[in-house]
Amino acid sequence: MPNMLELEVNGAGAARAGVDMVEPAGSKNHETAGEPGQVTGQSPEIDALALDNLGFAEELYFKYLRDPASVDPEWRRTFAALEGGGGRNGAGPAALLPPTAFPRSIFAGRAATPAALDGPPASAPGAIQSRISMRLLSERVQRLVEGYREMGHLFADLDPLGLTTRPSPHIALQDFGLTEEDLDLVFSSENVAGPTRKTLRDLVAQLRETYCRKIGVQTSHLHDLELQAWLQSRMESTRNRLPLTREDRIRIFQQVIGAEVFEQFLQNKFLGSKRFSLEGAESLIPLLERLVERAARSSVGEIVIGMAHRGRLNVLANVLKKPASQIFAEFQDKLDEKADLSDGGGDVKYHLGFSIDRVFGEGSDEHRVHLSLTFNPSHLEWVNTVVQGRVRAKQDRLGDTTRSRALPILIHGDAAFAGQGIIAESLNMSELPGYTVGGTVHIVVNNQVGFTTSPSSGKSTTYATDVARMLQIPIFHVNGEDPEAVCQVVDLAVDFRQRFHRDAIIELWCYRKLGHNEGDEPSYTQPVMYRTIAAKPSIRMAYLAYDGANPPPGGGPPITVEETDAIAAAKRKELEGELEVATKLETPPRPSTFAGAWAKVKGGPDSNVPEVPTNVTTAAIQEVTRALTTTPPDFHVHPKLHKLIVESRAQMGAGEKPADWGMGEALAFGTLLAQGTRVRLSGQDSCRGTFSHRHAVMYDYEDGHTYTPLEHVSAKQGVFEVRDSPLTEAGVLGFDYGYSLDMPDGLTIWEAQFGDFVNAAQVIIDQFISSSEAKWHRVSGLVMLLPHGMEGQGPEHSNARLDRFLNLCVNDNMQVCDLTTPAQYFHALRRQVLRPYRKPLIIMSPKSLLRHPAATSPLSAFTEGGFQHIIPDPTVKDPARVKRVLLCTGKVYYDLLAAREAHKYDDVAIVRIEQLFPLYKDELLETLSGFAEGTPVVWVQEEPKNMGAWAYMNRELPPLLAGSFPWSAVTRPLSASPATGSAKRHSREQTRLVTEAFGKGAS
Ligand SMILES: Cc1ncc(C[n+]2csc(CCOP(=O)(O)OP(=O)(O)O)c2C)c(N)n1
Repeated sequence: MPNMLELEVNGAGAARAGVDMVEPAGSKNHETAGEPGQVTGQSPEIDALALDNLGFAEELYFKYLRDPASVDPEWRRTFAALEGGGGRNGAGPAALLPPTAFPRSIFAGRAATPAALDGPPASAPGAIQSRISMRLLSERVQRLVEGYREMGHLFADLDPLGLTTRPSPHIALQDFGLTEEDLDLVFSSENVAGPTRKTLRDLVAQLRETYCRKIGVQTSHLHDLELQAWLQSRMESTRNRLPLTREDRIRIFQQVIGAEVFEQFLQNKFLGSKRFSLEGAESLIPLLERLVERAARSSVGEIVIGMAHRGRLNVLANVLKKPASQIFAEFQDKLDEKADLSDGGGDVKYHLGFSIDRVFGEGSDEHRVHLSLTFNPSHLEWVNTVVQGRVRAKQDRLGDTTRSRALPILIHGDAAFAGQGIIAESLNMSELPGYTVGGTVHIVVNNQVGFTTSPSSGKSTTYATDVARMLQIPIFHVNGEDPEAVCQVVDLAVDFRQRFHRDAIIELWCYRKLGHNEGDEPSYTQPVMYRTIAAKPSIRMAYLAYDGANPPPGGGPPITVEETDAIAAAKRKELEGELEVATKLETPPRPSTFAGAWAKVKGGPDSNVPEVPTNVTTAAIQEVTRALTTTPPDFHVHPKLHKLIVESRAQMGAGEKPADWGMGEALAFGTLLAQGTRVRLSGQDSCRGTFSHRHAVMYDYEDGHTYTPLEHVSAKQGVFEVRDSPLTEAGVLGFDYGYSLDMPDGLTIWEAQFGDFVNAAQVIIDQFISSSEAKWHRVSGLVMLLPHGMEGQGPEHSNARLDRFLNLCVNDNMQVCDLTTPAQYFHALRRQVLRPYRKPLIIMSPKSLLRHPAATSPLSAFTEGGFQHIIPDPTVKDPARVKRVLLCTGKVYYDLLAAREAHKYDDVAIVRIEQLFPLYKDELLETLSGFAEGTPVVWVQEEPKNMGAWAYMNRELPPLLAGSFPWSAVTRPLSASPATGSAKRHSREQTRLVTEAFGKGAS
C-alpha cells in the first residue's frame, strides 16, 4: 500500500509547540543536559541560532534552498557558511538521515545520532547536540501534524466515481525531514487528541484516519484558535468516525432504500415526467434525518429548509413526510375545475413548500421540531436569504436571543453554490447583528455536474465550496457513498453551529445517476462519467459491502441482501397504497395559507378587506414626540442635530409647525410601537437615513455611543429594530421579505439607498414579492421604500423604475404608491399593519420632498382623516370653471403647484394619484365627474415616456374616461437612460415639462 505520507507539502505549516519527542520506543528516557543558549563547541553560525529558534531557522533555510534571494542577506551568508560546513545534503553522522528527495536540513549533520540518544547521558557538547536533534524532530513532527490538518482533505477519498483530480501536494515523512526510522520514536503530543505519548507510526495512522479517509475537512482558514482546537479535538479523538450499531445501520439502510425506492417508483408510474431524481445522492436523506434529529435534540424547535429542485420530492416525502399520495396527485396533475383561472396558477410540484411537526424520542426524552420547506423559484440559490429571514423572524417571535432554537438548513447544488453571487452575499450577512440567525447549516450536494456543465467550466476553485472560506467556519467534504461518514460530519456541523452560532458547510460528494432531468441524455456531454456511473453499484450495495467488512461496535451478524430487499419491498408496498389514495383524490390539496400566526389576516382582492382608521389621538402624538425629543441626561446630542431634529420635532409634535417627512415616519413608527407592533427597518445607511432625515439612531457627540429614541416610547411597546445593512440589495431584500413572511403582525421595511439600485434585487421582486401569492399562496406585508424623483442627480439617482413595478401589478398582487405628504406616508405605514390585509407595499419615497416646505402636514392630518388613494385638488372651489385637469403622482405635483401659483393658472386642477395600484377607479371617476365633460385630462410625469406610470395609466384610464375627457400625456421624451447627467439640463427639461403640462408650449 502506498504510504499516504507520500504527499507533498510546500514547506511546513505554522510550527507550533505541542509535539515533543520523548524517546525512541522501547528505550529508557534520556534526560539531556545543558540549557538553551549554552550551545558550545558548535560552529559560530549554530551558536547564533538560539535553540528555540531552530524551527524558524529551518523554515528559512528551506526557503533559501528554493530561492536564496528570498531571505535576508545576513541569513544568506549564514546558510552559505553552513553549507560550506557540509550541511546541505552533505554526509556526516546525521541523526536524521535525509531522503534524497528532501533538501536536507542544514542542521542535520550537526545533531546527535539515534545511537547517541540511546546511549548514556551525554557530555555537554553531545547533550546539546541531542537536544538540538530532539527539538528539530519535534518541530518536524508538529509540522507533519499541521500538514495533515491543513492538507489532509486533498487526499481524502471523497469522489465515489474516482474521477476527480485535486491538487496533490506531498505530505510524506520525508517532506518534513522525517524518515521511516523515526516511526517508532515515541512523542509526547499534547495538542493531538488521544494518549499523550504515542509513536510517530500511531500518530500518522491517527492523522490519516482522521483527515484522509472518507471525510476531508478544511479548517486552516480559521484564525480563531478556539474553533480550530474544538474541531481538531472532536475529529482526532474519534478519528472522524461514529460508532454506529447494527440498529443504527439498519435505520440508515431504511433511509437510503426509502430514497432509492421512491425514485424508482416515480420512474415506473410516471414515466417521462420530470422529477429531478436524487439517485446517486441518496445519502442526502440519512444526512437530513440525522441533522433534523440532532438539532431537535439540541434544543432546536423550528427548522426552515431551503432547497432547489434536485431531490426535492424525495426530501418532501422522506424528511418532511409529505404524504406520497399528495405528491402522486400532483404528478397526476388533476385540475381543479372550479378554481378561478386568474388566481395565478400555482407552481410545478418540485418548487412547492410543506411543513410538519416531527417528533423524536418519547416521554421525558421527547423532542419536537417544526420542519418547513420553503417554496422555491427556479432561480437557484435566491431562496437562501429568504429562508434566513424567516428563521430570524421565528427567533424574534420566540424570544430566542441566543438564536439557537430555530435553525436554517440550506441545500445547494455544487454548480449553483460556486456560481451564484448571492451565496457570497448571504455568507457575508451571516454574522452581522441585523441579519445573523446564529448559523446556517449548508449542504452542498456535489453531483459533479451542473446541467451539462463540468466543474472545470463552472468554477475556478478546488472545491465548489471555496467561497465559504471567507468565514471562520469549517467546511466538511464527505464521500456520499459512506453514510456513516456522512453522519459524523452532520454531528460535527450541528454541534459547531449550536456551540459557536456560526454557519457550517457540508459538501456531499456524490453523482447524478440520470441526466439533468429524466428526459435528458447525460452521456452526450459526459460520456466517461456516465460509463463509470452505469457500472457503479448503488449506495445501498456499497454500504452493504462496508457493513460486511466492518462489523459494528456491539456486534451482530452482517446485514444481508435479503434484509435490505425486505426493506425495499415494504417501501414499495407502502407507496402502492399511497398511489391508490392519490388516484381517488379529486384535486390535490391546496397548501393552507392563513393558519397559525396568519389566521387574523387576508390576502386576495383588495376590495374584500375594508379600510381601517389610522388616525391617532393628540396624546399619542405627544407620547411619541416626548420619546423622540428626550435623551438621557448624560447623552450629548450632536449640536447640529439638536436644532435640526430634537428642537424641530418638539415644535412639530406640539403643532407649532407642520410635520416634515421624517417626523411623519417617526410618528408612524412610534404610534405603532406604542400599540405593541414590532417595527423592523433595514437598508443601506437606514439608521441615519441616506438623506440625513431620519436619525433613528443618535450618536453621542463625545464618545459615539448610541441612543435610539423610538426604543423609549412606552413600557409595553413593541420592539424597534433599525439596521444599517451591508452594501447588498438582493440578499438583504430577500432576507427582509423572508422576515415579513414569519412576522405577520409586524411592520417590516426594506429601504433602497436610491430606488435605482433596486434593480440589483430584481430576482427577489419578480420571483417572490410580486408572485409568491399566485405561485405558492404565501402573502407578505413587506414595505419597500424606494427613493425616486428627477432632481438633477444623474441617471442612477433618479428612478426606482416605477414602470417595472406597475408592469408586474395584476390581481391585486401588490400595492404601489407615490405619496406627496408626510401624513399620507404616516397613514400608509399604519394601514399596512392595522388593516388585516397582507400585501407588499412599494413606496416611491422622496428625496427633495424630505425638506420641501410645502411637503409638510399639519397635526390635524395625523389626528383626523386617513389614507387617501386619490387626492382631489383642494383649491378647486368650482369644478365647472376648470379648463384642464392635470393627473400626476409623487414629487412632480409640487413643481406643478409652484408653476400654477407663479403663473396664476387658476383654471387648472391638479389631482394626485397617491396609490397607483390597486387603482381606485371609482374614486378617480368621482373626482373627475365634477369637471365639465370634454375637459382635457393630462397625465403629467417627469420621467421619460417609456418609464414612470404613463404606460400603465394609458392602459387603465381610457376605458374609464370612456371618451368623455380627452386624454393625453406630458412626459420627458422616450429615453434609454432615466435622466440626464447635467443638473442644468435637468432644470431646463423640468421647466419645459411643467410649462407643457399647462398647455403653454415649449419655452
Ligand atoms: C439562476 C439560475 N440559473 C440557471 C438555472 C438553470 N439550471 C437549472 S438546474 C441547473 C444546474 C444546476 O447545477 P447544480 O447546482 O450542480 O445542481 P444539480 O442540478 O446538479 O443538482 C441550471 C443551470 C437556474 N435554475 N437558475
